[in-house]
Amino acid sequence: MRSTLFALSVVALVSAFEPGAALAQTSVEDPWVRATVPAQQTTGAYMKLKSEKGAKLVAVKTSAAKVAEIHEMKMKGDVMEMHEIKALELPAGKWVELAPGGKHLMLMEVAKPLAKGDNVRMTLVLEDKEGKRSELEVGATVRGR
Ligand SMILES: [Cu+2]
Repeated sequence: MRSTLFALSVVALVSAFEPGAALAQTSVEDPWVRATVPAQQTTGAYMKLKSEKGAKLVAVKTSAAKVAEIHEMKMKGDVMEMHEIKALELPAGKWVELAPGGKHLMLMEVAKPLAKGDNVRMTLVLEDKEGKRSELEVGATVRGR
């Protein structure tokens, strides 16, 4: 059994599980994607995540972009740079925020322009402490710049 739920802009409590796997209960709040202009190839996706038992976000998939990565921002001298990270830690019971200027999901090679009000489906791949993976479907709303 796999239970999925599309989180719009409301708080959603989602259980993503597989038979025999420890329940990895993860909540998603306020998922959104920044709108793009024509010819713009990249954009960011943002949300708040909370895992009840602790987990890692290890991958993101979406049909809206060819490549989706987990990024963090770091200062290099006076310049803010972003880098891909292998996993985003979700400590048990704590909200982790993906937000502009901080950690974010990077969508690259965007298939078509994303307009305000569009819905972008994303699959978050979560890994629990035992290394079991589960997938969480998220529907993110596209917002203006
Ligand atoms: Cu980025």
